[in-house]
Amino acid sequence: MNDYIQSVLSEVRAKNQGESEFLQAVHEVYSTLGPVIERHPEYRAARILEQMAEPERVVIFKVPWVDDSGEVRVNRGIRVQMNSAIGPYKGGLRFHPSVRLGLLKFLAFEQVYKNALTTLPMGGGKGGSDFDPKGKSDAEVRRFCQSFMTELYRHIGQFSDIPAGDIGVGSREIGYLFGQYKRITGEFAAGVITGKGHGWGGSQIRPEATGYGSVYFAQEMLATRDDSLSGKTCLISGSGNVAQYTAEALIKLGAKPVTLSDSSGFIYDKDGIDGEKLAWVMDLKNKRRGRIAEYAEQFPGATYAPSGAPDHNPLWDIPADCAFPSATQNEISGKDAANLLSNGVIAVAEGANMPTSPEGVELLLGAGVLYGPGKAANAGGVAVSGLEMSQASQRQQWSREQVDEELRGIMRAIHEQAWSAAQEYGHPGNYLMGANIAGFRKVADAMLDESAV
Ligand code: NDP
Ligand code: 2IT
Repeated sequence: MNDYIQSVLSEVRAKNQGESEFLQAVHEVYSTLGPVIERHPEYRAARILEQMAEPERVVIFKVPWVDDSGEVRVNRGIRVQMNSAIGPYKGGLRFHPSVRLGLLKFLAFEQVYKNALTTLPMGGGKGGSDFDPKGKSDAEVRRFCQSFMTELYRHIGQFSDIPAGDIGVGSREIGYLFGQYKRITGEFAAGVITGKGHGWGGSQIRPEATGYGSVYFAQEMLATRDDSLSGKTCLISGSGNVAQYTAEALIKLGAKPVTLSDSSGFIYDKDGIDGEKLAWVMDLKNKRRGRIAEYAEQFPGATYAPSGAPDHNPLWDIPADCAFPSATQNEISGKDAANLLSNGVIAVAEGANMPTSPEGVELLLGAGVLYGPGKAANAGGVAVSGLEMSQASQRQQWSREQVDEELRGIMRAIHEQAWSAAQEYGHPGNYLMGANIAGFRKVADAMLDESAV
């Protein structure tokens, strides 16, 4: 690696000690930028790498709320406003007990490059709370969301920062958050938050967009090898928003998804998860809020197993052609990647953010399989969020077909940018390098144009 990049990385390490996911994300991007920095000394002169590793602003606030037994609870709320060079901050909110500043900085950092790749004018941000919606009543979730927005509202806006969902924040939470924003401001600002319901300013296809998008990205990658998803056996992790619509898109294209998981374990259905079984899963997860283990009781052909050790998830041992990690960060260890490869996997499309550990990424790239990194493969969600913002500005709603067609076009464009940048900078077929370089150059050039100092 280039000396300058090494020195930036050691400075970033020293300044952000203990923020392991953030350091991992910065290392992953910056270690691929050597050829760009050599060709463009202007980025180094303006200290673009140093600037991009520093959030423009972080807001941290308390979120007090009252549980059903009348006890006062206090959580922490955070919004990381990472980079606004090409547009207002845009990115989701995560509600999960593991949420810390460093975790959100990693997600906000990834979001900057991802949003640049979508072709739409969106900067990067991310936020959330260590609140755990699991096991909470609807009323508790509502009171928490209202308290969270009571502080957040003053830091967001359709021209400044536009939140959306992520882990633990789905249509229910977006509804409560938007309702509170409206109550406080007295404005129906449809452009201030995305992922809203169709009946109240949301976009068609937004719930589907991340999962569909990662499948469309996999199609694009396979097409470069004259292959397709038809008939392919596919592993999916997670059983939330991204996993559900990944399964739906795969089924439509004639592929055979055989696994789903949650944080307790995974199910393997060797006969394939079909439309009917998926509808049952959607009801289980989105309405009854149950555990994926119940699938194996409902469909006797399927088996359930608890998740393995932290460095080994047996889900990735199941023989398959393609893998769609769609749960969380670092869910594919080096060992898991080795298992995928020894079972002959040919494509991995990351629905989750940074689901593959650095050791895993190295193995996948080394083996020459089609590896679609999250910032490219899962960009469909934020892309349709961008289209929701366009519709809000126009005060119009586009049809399902129109949004789906736009989404396909955007995923093609992301693939094309990653493919071309990898080629241009001497690493053909390496989508990780291509996506990092294409995203970086767009943001870095805007920073220079706007005068980065
Ligand atoms: P959901 O909350 O809808 O679902 C998350 C799923 O992942 C659940 O099945 C959950 O299981 C599982 N999961 C969460 N944390 C862990 C963990 N630590 N270990 C094992 N399993 C876990 O979230 P989404 O589907 O929206 O998000 C999934 C991934 O996709 C995340 O990485 C997110 O950042 C990324 N993403 C989401 C986008 C979106 O539009 N929603 C857009 C782009 C990326 P359990 O219920 O047991 O916690
Ligand atoms: O990680 C992501 O891209 C998201 N959670 C979606 C963000 C958004 O603003 O739609």
